[in-house]
Amino acid sequence: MLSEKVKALKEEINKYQAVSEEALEQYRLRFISRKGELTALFAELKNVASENKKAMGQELNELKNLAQSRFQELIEELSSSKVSETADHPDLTLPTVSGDLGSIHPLTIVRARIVEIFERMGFNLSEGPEIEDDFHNFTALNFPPNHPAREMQDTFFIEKDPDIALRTHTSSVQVRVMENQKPPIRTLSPGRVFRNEAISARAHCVFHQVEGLYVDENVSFQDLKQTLYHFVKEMFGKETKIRFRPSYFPFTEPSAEIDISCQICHGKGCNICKYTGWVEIGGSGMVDPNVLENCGIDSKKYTGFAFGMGIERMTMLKYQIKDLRLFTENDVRFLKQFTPFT
Ligand code: 2NM
Repeated sequence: MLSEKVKALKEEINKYQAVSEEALEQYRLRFISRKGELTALFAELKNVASENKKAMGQELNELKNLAQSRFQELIEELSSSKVSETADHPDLTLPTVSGDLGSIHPLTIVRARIVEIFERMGFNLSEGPEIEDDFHNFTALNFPPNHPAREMQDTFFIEKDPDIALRTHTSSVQVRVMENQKPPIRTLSPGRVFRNEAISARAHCVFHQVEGLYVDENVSFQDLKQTLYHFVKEMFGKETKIRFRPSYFPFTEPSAEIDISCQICHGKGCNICKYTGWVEIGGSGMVDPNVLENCGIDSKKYTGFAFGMGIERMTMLKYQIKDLRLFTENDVRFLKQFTPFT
């Protein structure tokens, strides 16, 4: 009688399938729990004839062990069946596995900071075409017809059309702004420019410039100096000194190179600044009245200042990067090192 019950339960335990958490719990209540069927069977042992008691007890113990090991199996089966379930129906409550994060290109970081500083001073942003005509890139900017920059060695011309070239500076954008807008004009033109140069650690045929232009009544060289003075302090820190060195550009008169105190040696002299304590970041000047007139602006009523600076140059100084080619190689070991600054 008891022996038959044991046999029946043994069969049931072996066939049991835990198709769900509920089924597993049902199994536990029936075969593992103290209030379950096995405990009831052990209670029946006292009614068994004494000569059979030992054998029966052994059978019951085996059944108990089977119930327990089957329980472990069922737990494992249920959890592995969940895995195949997630393959078809992903578990949307699981935490995500985060991928490799990208980083911001150092030139992008520096350009964004430049833009931010000039926007706070009331400059807007302007853009224009990278493929330009002779008028916007040279003629309007007061370049004489035989100027060396107009030569093939310096400028990329479009084949068979000497009127069309890749812009050599973003001043061409500012010519377009002056043609289309009335003063007051305060505009900043960051962008790619192209020069026919051999690629090296210090030169590239494609690089980035940011040019600024301010045209209004009574704009003076003092305004130019004070604007760039503020920019340099914001960009490179309060301790940084600025120096204007007389120079020449076709589109400005007077003209000045912009130097800042060396970021590496702080003016003491090192190989970055060639032991002068100063490094050049760009050029500037008062817009030549001819340029204003070429763009339809009355040079008797209005004056303006303009400047142009190299974004690569400033990025190299900011992060102490020694080779220009690193910017275009896209080696992630290089690119991952940069974080924005303020
Ligand atoms: C420079 C240096 C000096 C400049 C001039 C102009 C324009 F369009 F107003 F004439 N834009 N940028 C300028 C002046 C650029 O780059 C070294």
